[in-house]
Amino acid sequence: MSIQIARIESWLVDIPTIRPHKLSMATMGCQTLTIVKMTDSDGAVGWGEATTIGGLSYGPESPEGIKSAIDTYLAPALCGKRFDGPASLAAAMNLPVKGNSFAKSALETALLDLQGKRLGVPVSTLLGGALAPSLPVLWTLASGDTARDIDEGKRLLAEGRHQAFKLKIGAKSLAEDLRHTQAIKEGLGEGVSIRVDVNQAWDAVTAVRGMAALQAIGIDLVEQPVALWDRAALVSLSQRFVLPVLADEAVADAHDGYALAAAGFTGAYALKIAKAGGPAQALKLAHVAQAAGIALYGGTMLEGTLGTVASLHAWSTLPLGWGTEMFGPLLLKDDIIADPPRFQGGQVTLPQGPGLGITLDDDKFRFYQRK
Ligand code: MUC
Ligand code: MG
Repeated sequence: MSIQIARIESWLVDIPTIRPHKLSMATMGCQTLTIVKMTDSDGAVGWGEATTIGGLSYGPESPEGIKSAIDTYLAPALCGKRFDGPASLAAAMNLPVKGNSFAKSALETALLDLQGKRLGVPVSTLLGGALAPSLPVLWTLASGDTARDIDEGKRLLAEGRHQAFKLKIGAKSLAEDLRHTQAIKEGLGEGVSIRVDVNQAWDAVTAVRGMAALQAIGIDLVEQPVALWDRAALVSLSQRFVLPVLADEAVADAHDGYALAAAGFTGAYALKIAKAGGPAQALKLAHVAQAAGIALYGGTMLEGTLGTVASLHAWSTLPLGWGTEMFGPLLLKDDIIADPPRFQGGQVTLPQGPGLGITLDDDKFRFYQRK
């Protein structure tokens, strides 16, 4: 269905986290959502969202930069033009604006929401159709304190909300990280899947030592152990150990996915709508991975409910060997969405309504907007 974009508006929304969230390169106490509203020439509206992690510490786009790229360059390139879907939208964005995939992801999401609402179908239908009504979702234990992480994990297991956990390591020495990981693995017990994310913190030698020790402890998956640029080390680790490697920062889009697979990588790719430039673009990476026999994982940039649901619509169309980590909304103290999806039994439910299938809470949206 052809949509003529009339107006694009954006806001920064700051929501505190429920506890400090510690990664190897930043500690988060607040998440900033860049929210986009796209209005078409008939007055219909679609919403999109972009987030990053820890200002400029995760990647080259900051929340303020994302808003500026949208307002200054992308919105003028799109307003007044007609689009039949993500393909023509991407072409119109990629000619005048290089990179800036986080900003583009928010806009692609808004177009999909708008188009889905106008056609009366969920975004998952526009993207190929959902395989299941809910998706597996893990939780990240990253308070920075081992005992607190164990308590948190035990509580979530008892509540039945999650059955798998990811730990954030890499900020401390290898010996300290291994003690922390082993204590949590033993504390949560047999049958609970524990994975770790190093967020690029190790050099190649530390990674070999770390992988060997983590394999002995019984960890299930090691995410991005080495620097984004060190493709050779990532490939060699994936071939050397039985413990699988999950590539995150090293694979943003389909081109990265192809290059890493062609270099001999075995393991899994973390898909993120922000890295690829939107839900439809992330699916291109997924399809390259599938063609290369690489497993899939639904990744998060710690999005709020809008970005999380946009991702879920895309991930729902895929067989996900490693499930998802789409828990972002649960890390935030509050929500600007009135009807967020349910998290229960280690699963999150995919909204069924037209478009993204969620509704903004106008009061909360106004309350958390950066003035
Ligand atoms: C990342 O690098 O995977 C995902 C979960 C989480 O806690 O942080 C993110 C970022
Ligand atoms: Mg990661």
